[in-house]
Amino acid sequence: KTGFLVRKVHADCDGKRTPRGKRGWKTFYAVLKGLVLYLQKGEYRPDKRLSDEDLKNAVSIHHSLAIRATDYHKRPNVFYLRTADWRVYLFQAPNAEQMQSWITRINTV
Ligand code: I3P
Repeated sequence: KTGFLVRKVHADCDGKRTPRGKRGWKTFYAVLKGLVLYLQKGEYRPDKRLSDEDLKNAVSIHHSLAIRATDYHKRPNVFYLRTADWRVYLFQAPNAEQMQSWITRINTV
């Protein structure tokens, strides 16, 4: 599955609150491949190589949980992603259908 997602980093490893200055929303082209959610910056091309930064932004979704962010009201179509090492991301999808599709795909790998 692929598509644009806007990401906010809420908690780093072990659930530690991500410090101010690193909590802003950023747009990525997301590619879910196996157990990894790749987040690419900039223009998307299928043949584009992942930069070092892209690799740093990749999220392991092994033993992760995606859930609709019903308590977050500042933006629509937002879901949480909690990883096995207790990072927490918020992702905003372009619409409700895409949001549900990402949640389902992440939770059923
Ligand atoms: C963050 C940025 C986020 C905001 C976050 C800020 O600042 O303004 O948009 O989250 O608030 O800390 P920075 O880019 O300097 O990290 P919201 O959009 O959800 O308000 P927060 O610290 O209350 O999460």
